[in-house]
Amino acid sequence: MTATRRSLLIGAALLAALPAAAQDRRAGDLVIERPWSRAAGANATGVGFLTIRNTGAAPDRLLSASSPIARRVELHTMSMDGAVMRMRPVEDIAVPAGGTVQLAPGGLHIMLIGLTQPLAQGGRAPLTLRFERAGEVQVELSVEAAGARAPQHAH
Ligand SMILES: [Cu+2]
Repeated sequence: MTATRRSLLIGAALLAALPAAAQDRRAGDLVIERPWSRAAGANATGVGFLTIRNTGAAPDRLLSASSPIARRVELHTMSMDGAVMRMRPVEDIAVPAGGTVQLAPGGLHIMLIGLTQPLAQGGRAPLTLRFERAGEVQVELSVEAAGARAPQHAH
């Protein structure tokens, strides 16, 4: 292997090894951690998961979200209705002072309705979150496999 090729490989390895923290986004008292999504086709419905950590002394609320690649974005929750898992829109998502809220499979999530382009595994999808106190926060969802239960880097 040539030295050039070796350094290219090392460079690629370093890029791949960038910590998940590189995608974390701080906005005021909030830290948005590990935003991720699942692969989905155009016109399908995509999903967004992330963790919101409030390091401040005042509560905040996620009011809405939007994305240039979805016709509409909704905040959803999932709950058992008898033996059936159902999801429904929620008005907002409270983030208590000093608290952490997880948007994760089986619970709260962000729904990207009417994707205008496919979400390809390994790609990124832009998402804007609107908080009552922290204001607008831009994040990028890292797109995992279609059936992923958790982001790969969390394994
Ligand atoms: Cu949903």
